Amino acid sequence: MSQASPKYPRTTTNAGIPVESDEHSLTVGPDGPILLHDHYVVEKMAQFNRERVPERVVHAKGSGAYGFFQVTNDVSQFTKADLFQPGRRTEMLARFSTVAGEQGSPDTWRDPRGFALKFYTEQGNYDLVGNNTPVFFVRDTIKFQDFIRSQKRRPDNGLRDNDMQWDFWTLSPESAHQVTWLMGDRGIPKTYRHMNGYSSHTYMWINAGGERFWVKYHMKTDQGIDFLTQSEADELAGTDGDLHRRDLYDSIATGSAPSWTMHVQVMPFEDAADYRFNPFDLTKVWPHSDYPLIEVGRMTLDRNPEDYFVHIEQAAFEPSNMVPGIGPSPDKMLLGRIFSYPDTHRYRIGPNYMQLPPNRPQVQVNSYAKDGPMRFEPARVGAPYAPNSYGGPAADTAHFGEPASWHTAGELVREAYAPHREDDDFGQAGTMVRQVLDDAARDRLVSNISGHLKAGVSRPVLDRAVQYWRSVDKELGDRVGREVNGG
Ligand code: HDE
Repeated sequence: MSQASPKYPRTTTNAGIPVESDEHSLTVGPDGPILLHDHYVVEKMAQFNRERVPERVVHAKGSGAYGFFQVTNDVSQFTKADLFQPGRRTEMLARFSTVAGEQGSPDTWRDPRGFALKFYTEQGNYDLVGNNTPVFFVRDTIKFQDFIRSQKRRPDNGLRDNDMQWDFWTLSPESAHQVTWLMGDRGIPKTYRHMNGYSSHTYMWINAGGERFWVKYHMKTDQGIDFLTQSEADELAGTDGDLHRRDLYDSIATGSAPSWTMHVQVMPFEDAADYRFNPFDLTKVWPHSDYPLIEVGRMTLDRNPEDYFVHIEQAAFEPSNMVPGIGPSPDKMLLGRIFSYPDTHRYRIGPNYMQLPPNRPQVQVNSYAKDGPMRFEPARVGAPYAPNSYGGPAADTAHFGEPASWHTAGELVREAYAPHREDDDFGQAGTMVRQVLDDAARDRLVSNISGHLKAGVSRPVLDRAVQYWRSVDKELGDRVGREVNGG
């Protein structure tokens, strides 16, 4: 017989009714069958069978925390966004993740890291859903699903396969810049605290006078950049697969709240047309010598979620959440993502995901959305249609009527971006190898690339891979060639 413990609150059913036992089902005599009308045991079994929501199709393994963003500089000449006005402090949520691994995969696999931020602003949620790299593997949304398939598991044997990865990359030379980041030290951060975050995309900022700018965000870690070597990471994958999750949680729990300083690069609107690189191409950076970093503020993560599933697994980030003063750019990846994220949330969590604690805005929601599974917020509308004569709500077009916009005209085509003066697939990757990396980092790059290629990549993909690296940098490619061909 179980003992009631005065130490603990009493167990109840989901309906709040005191339960008769934590340990024994209702049976016909001690050895007899379990009874179907033991509602509590049925509730336990049924609930258990429904504990999971589908894991994220990418970025499944992640960790997150709450915190705040404090503006430290005056950037109001570039944006009217409430959260970036001088002195403003905004509550926020961050989630960091690996990309290709499943929920149970090790934190130390080589992969870009997700860097997703949600700001609970006075004008609704603003989500900045970036990575720890400023560029990406492809530049058109239509190739993203193929890229991810090449990184995930094969349909026949359920294994990941380096041959697939290099096959896709070498047939998609626009990947070269990001693969250089991936195969370098940034491909395995020491912890989530030791990496930067980037918007990667270009966004639009609009100031109070209606002037438009193009911006890229950089979140620089205040803990300093640090990385794991391939062999350290391989060992940790076997001994402490949850290292990065533990590190983030423990740092916050023990009072060492990590922080990042936000900077932006700002490009005057008119510069975009003939900047030397297409400023909207996600495989390119803007050299800081062209557009220097301007400090905006600091994000500090100081509060662990009280329940991982509720706050982190159900967190729904979406680049479509942009507040007044911030808008999209013509980046073909960003425009695709604006559709994709709310779509995945409706499938993965359910159409009323915005009502859940991590996603709920901290301002009153007056939307005309209605009903649907698990809806619990009453609609704050006078009548369920707009316009109505029974109290609205009504769009405030006088203050918020201007969309973030740019001029565009042309035939409907399926074509690559029109090239700018210095646009090519390999140039910025080569500059990084020659001018940003030192000798030791270049050595590790050669060793990481050739180690990866030697693990299951066959001809002709292997030959194409050597050529790919020669196109990035002749000497680097020759060294990789010697390593993989044993020359
Ligand atoms: Fe994502 N991505 N992505 N992505 N992404 C998702 O959304 C997608 C891209 C990024 O911590 C999914 O909720 C498309 C770039 C992060 O919850 C999905 C394209 C960048 C996270 C999705 C991209 C990212 C995701 C999977 C090509 C960096 C995790 C589950 C146009 C700038 C957010 C989900 C979190 C997650 C789609 C490319 C970052 C399927 C279609 C580029 C950090 O909707």
